[in-house]
Amino acid sequence: MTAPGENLKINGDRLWDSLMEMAKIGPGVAGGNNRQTLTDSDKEGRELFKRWCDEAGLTMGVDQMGTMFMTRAGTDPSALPVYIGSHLDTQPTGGKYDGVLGVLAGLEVVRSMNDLGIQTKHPIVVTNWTNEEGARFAPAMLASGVFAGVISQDHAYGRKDQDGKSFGDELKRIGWLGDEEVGARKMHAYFEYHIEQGPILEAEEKQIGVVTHCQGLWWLEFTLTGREAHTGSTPMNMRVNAGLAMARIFEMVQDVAMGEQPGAVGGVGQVKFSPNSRNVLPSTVIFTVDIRTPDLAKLNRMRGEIEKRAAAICDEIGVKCAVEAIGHFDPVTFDPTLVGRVRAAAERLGYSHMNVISGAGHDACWAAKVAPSTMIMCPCVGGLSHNEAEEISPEWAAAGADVLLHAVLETAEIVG
Ligand code: HGY
Ligand code: MN
Ligand code: MN
Repeated sequence: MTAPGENLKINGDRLWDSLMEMAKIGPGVAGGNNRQTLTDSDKEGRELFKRWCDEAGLTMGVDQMGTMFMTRAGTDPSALPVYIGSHLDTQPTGGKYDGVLGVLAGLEVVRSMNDLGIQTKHPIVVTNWTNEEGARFAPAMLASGVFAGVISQDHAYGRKDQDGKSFGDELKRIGWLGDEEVGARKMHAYFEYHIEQGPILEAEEKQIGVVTHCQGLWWLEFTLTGREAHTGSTPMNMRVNAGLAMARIFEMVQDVAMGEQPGAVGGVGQVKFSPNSRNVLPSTVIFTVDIRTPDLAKLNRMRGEIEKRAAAICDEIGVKCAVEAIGHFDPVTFDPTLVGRVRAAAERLGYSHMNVISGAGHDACWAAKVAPSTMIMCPCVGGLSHNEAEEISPEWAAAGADVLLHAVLETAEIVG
C-alpha cells in the first residue's frame, strides 16, 4: 500500500465554490440552511449533487431508503469499494457545512483524482445518506441505521414528522425511492469528513481532528399526560399540571448530566404542548431528552437515573409518564488502521492535528458496525453548529479534504 506524495492536494477553491452553490438550495432565514430531509429543497439538493457527479463521470445507485451511492470505477471490479460519505440534509436552522462538507469533499476527492489521472484498485463511492439529522423524522442517522441492520426499514418508513407525514410517503413523493436493497452493498472501508461541531480544534489551534471515537447517545421520548383546565379559574391545588412536571424533569436532566462531569451531556431540543393554547393547562406534553457520553456504563446509568427520577416527579404531581427510547447507539471506537492513515496523512501534509472524540453522532457510527470506518474533522468557528451562523474557513475545509484524499488513496490502493 503506497502512500500518496505529500504534494497531492485537492482543489480548495472548487470545493468552496461547490459548498457555496449547494448552500443556495433550501436557504435559512439567517444565512444558513433549512434543507430538511425529503422536502422539495432536499430533492433540489440531490439533483444538483447528481448533476455534479454525472459531470465527474460517476455512476449512481439509490437504495430503498433513498441513499445515493455515486461510484468511480476501480481497476479491479471485484474489489470492495472505499466509501466516502455524509449527508446533504440539514436542521431547520442548520449551517452550510454540517454533513454537506463531507459529501462535497468526497466529490472533490474524485474530481481531483480525475484531474490527476489517478486510478485505484478499489472503486470509490461517494455517499449521501438520507435523513442523517433526525430533525424531521426521528431518530438521527436513520438510513445508515437501516443499512447497518440496526433499524428495520418498516420502522423507518413509518416514522412521522410533526405534520403526520410518513418517511415512506415523502421518499416516494420526492421521487427518490431507489431499487437497491438497503445494506446489500459491502464496504472495504468508510471515511467521513465532518466539521467538529465543538470548540476543541479551534481552541487548540489544530487544523485536523483525528477522530478515534464517537460518544454514545440515548434519545428518550417522554409523553406526560395531565388534565386540560383553565389557567385562570383552576385553583392551584386542583391542577394536574404536565407543564410543571416537564419543567422539573428538564431541571433534573441538567442535574444528572452535571453530576456526571466531565464527559457527559444532557438536554432537550424539542417540546410539543397540546392543545398549546395560552390559557389552557396542557393535556399532553411530549419532549425528547438527548443524553450522550463516551462511557457506555455512564450512559446507561444516566438513562436509568433520569427515568427513575422522572417517574417520581410525575407521581408527586399526579401526571402520567410514558417513556420510549426512540434513538440509541453505543459509544463507537473507529478502526485503528484507518485512524492511523488519517494521522499519517496529516503529518505528511504538515497539518497540525490532535485526537478527538466526536460529540455529535454521524452515519460513520453505523457504518462502523459493518465495515472498518473512521472520520476526519476540521474546526468550526466558536464550536458553533446546528445554528445558521455555523462557519468554517476555506483553508480549514481544504486541509481536511487533503487528508481525506490521502487516506482514501492509501486505502483504495493507487494503481499507476
Ligand atoms: O444528533 C446528532 O448528533 C447529529 O447531528 N445528527
Ligand atoms: Mn452531521
Ligand atoms: Mn447535524
